[in-house]
Order: sequence, then structure tokens, then C-alpha cells
Amino acid sequence: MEPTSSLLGNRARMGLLKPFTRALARRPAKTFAQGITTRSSLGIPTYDATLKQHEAYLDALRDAGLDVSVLDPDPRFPDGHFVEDPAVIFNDTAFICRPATPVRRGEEEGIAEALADFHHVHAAGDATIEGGDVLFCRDRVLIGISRRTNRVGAEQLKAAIQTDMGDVRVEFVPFTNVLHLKTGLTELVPGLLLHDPLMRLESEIKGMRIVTLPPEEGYAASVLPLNDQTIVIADGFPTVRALADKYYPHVVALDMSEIEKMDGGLTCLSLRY
Ligand code: CIR
Repeated sequence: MEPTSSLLGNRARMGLLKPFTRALARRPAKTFAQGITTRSSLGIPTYDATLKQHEAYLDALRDAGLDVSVLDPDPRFPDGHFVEDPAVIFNDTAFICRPATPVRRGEEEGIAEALADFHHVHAAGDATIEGGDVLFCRDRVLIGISRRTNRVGAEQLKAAIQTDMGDVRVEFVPFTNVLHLKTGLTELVPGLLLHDPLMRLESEIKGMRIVTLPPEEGYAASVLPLNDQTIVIADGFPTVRALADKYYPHVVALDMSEIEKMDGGLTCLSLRY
């Protein structure tokens, strides 16, 4: 189905979730370059440039009207500023994830503390799950099955979502070749997904339009709609820019070069709720 502006409006734009009013982030720690990355060929990011890009990101959230809480850096966790991965928020529930990589285990404790006002459901047992693999769309939730999120984790999150939200459609999306689901697939507008051709989808996603980007724009498949007016995209990717301009009156294009070097994208730097 071709998304049209008649489909838009804040409620429609954010689909299953209420419009965002708040966000949680964490400032990068000085140890950040010791984090995990598959993109070392891009070079080692500098701390100052990373902080600058992170600050511009926080400003973009604030400019869109979000009340942003920023946690202090935690040098024990070089990847700790990728706060999207340790939790998934829907309504009053914070699903506390279980990171797959031992070096990221423990990040979820600080995030759970920061989300003390929410009802907590904890991933448990053999589950591994990271929020980067969870995409709330207009009409369904997609959970990536990846090297970071296994089926046990995905089933636990699905149960928590359906307990809270009723019989919401939740689909598992096995994929390979990119880190998280939202590294390679996000929803530009209701019903329209942007896809990095590097990402190999192992099952079909029915009933949604998928735009596969030119390979050189794959990184920009990860976009961050904030409300019906504003979307944040990575700067320097003309196809994505043109698509964003078509649907949003306000497009914020951010330089993500340093964040990309550590496999980070736009969604992973905050939790929105
Ligand atoms: C990691 O490999 O876990 C971090 N260096 C990057 C995490 C990015 N998170 C995300 O895309 N949701």
C-alpha cells in the first residue's frame, strides 16, 4: 500500500505507540572506542567528535519537543551510550533485555534503574535480546532474530507485548549480515520500510512496502521518526533525504560518521517514550 499523507497524523505515524514526549540517553564514556565494532575499516573514532555528534543528536530530540534525560557516562561499558539495546519500552512497561555479548551484560541494570517508574519485565533464562532488534511499526511489531536476539528472547518479548497491548501482531524476522534489525530496516512512514541491501532477510514481510536503498546508502536505512513533523536521518544520503523530504516537513540530517565507526545508528542512541 502506498503511504499517503492522509495516513499521517501523530497517532498514525507512531503506530502502536503513543506519541513520544520523553527520551533517555547516556553520554559516551571515554572508553567508548573499546566497544564492539564490525566496521573497524572505517577507522578509530575520536572522543571529541563522538561527543559532538552525540550532543547534536540530543539537540535534535530536544528541538522536536522531547524532554531528554541524559545519564552520566559509565566507563565500565564502552557501548553503554547505545541505550536502546538494554530495554524496550511500550506504554508503562519496560522490558529489560539480556544482551548477547558478555561485555554488554550489566548495561541493563543501569537502564532499569533509570526506568524505575515503569513496570519491569525481565528477559530470563537462555534468552538473549537487544532493543536494536525491535521495531514498532504502524500495525505490528517486528522482532529481528539475529546474532544478538534469539527465539527465546523474542518469545519472551512477544508475550510481554501481548500481555500489555492485547492481540497485537508480532512477527519474527530472521536476518543476517547486519548487526541489529534496525541497523538495516526501519519504518519511514506507516507501511513503508527502508532496507539496506546488505541485510539479508530470511523471511518475507507481508503487507508492507519495502524500499531497498542503493548499496552506498545502506547505512541510512536506519531512520528515526520522532513525530508527524520530524524525522532524523543520517546526513549525506540523497535517496533517503529525498524520501524523507517527501513525507516530513522537518527533516534533521545528522553527521553520524563517528557513531557509525562503532556500529551505531540513529535509533540506538536513545530510548523514546
Ligand atoms: C554493539 O556492537 O553492540 C555496539 N557497538 C553497537 C550497538 C548499536 N545498537 C543498535 O544499533 N541498536
